Amino acid sequence: TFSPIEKEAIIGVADKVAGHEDAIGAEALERLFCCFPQTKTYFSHLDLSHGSKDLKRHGGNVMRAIGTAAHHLGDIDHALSTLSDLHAQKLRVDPGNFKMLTHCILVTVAIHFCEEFTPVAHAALDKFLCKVSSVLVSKYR
Ligand code: ZNH
Repeated sequence: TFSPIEKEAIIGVADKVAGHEDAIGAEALERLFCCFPQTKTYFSHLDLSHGSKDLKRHGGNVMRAIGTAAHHLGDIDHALSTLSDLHAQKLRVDPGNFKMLTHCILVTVAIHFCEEFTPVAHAALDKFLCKVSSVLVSKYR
């Protein structure tokens, strides 16, 4: 569960990202593929070159899903249920990759919204992204 202070920090940053999901998501992915090249293997069917439509589309999808979760903090499991099925049954991404992606999302958000990214917001967002990741891998077996 999230405290009122954590909720405010998470929703505050999500509202900053809103409207810029494609750009923020694409940058997070670019950082992921640059820092952790092995993660590219999941996306061999996409164009991962700088500024590509695929990067913006997939990055936007990821950030919009995170935005949905931010507005359903009391029930993230339910809000991401379909996506959780997809990751467990079809995508089968190694769970270790979630830490790398969420790290890159944190870095990207920190750079773009540095005023909102206080130590308290940092901790709250880290906790929130861990929760999102755990929901997405919760149906693996
Ligand atoms: Zn994921 C997909 C989200 C992580 C890989 N994803 C996806 C989508 C979304 C997401 C929204 C879309 C779906 C549909 O279409 O329906 N993810 C997400 C999130 C997260 C994730 C939120 C965390 C935070 N993923 C992940 C990781 C990986 C992945 C870590 C690896 C590395 N995904 C993926 C893939 C896909 C997806 C491969 C498919 C893509 C295409 O387009 O094809």
